[in-house]
Amino acid sequence: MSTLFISDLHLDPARPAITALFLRFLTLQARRAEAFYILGDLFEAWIGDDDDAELGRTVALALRTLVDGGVPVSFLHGNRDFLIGERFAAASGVRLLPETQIIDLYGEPVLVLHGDTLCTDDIDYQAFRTQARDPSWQARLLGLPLPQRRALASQLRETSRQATQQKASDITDANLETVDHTLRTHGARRMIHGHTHRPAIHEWILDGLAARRAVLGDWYDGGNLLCCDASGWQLQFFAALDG
Ligand code: LP5
Ligand code: MN
Repeated sequence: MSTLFISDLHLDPARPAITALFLRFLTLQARRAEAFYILGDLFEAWIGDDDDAELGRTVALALRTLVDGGVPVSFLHGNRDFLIGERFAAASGVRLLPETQIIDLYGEPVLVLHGDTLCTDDIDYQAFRTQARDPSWQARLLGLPLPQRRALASQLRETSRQATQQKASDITDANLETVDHTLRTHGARRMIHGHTHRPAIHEWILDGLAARRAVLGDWYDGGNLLCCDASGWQLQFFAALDG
């Protein structure tokens, strides 16, 4: 039995092959997992649980089938889907986690998070994040009509695209001092996150103890996941379906 972790799928009606790959992954590999964690950015942009778009409904139903089949699914927010709320959780059966969570993984405490909070050199993003996670800002946005929210989301995406093009690649990566500090704060030596789209398993010594950080990749050209069991951690990559 194993525990699976994914993030950064950025599911989007414009990329149906990736949605198909995810749905197939849910019915095949995820079905046999002991537990399944989605560490944010499942969707390209989430504008509220009241959005009636087909993609959200399809994904909620597929997750619900997995949960009803006995696989506990946990989700934590990314910077694209921080507006996922209780209504989506109820429809899909997923458990909503706080932005950082220690889980017990085969006897070891492991910190799971999206990863954006580790990118502390990206000052402009951290300022945007503070605003985006403010409950009153969110409530004001959620009060807008759906077409206006859709337009705002694409405006934000365009602004972000332009802003990130100007940033050096070390600015948008995790700051290693922040990684150490975050692990110390939580009393852990293991961490799993996504967001930076730089899949790898890093190992180093932190305060004399072996530390490990798994970084999940995005689902653009294909899928990937971290598979953990009692014998260790492994990143797996798979190609998108043809057609
Ligand atoms: O997302 P990505 O990969 O492009 O880059 C991220 C950071 N960008 C973001 C912004 C999101 O992409 C925006 C999309 C949100 C979708 C949901 C919207 C729901 C609300 C609206 C409808 C209800 O997270 C990017 C990082 C990068 O990761 C790497 O870590 O660098 O950060 C930025 O680009 C932030 C900029 O530096 C600053 C942006 C300022 C925007 C200010 C907008 C103020 C509000 C105006 C509204 C039009
Ligand atoms: Mn992200």
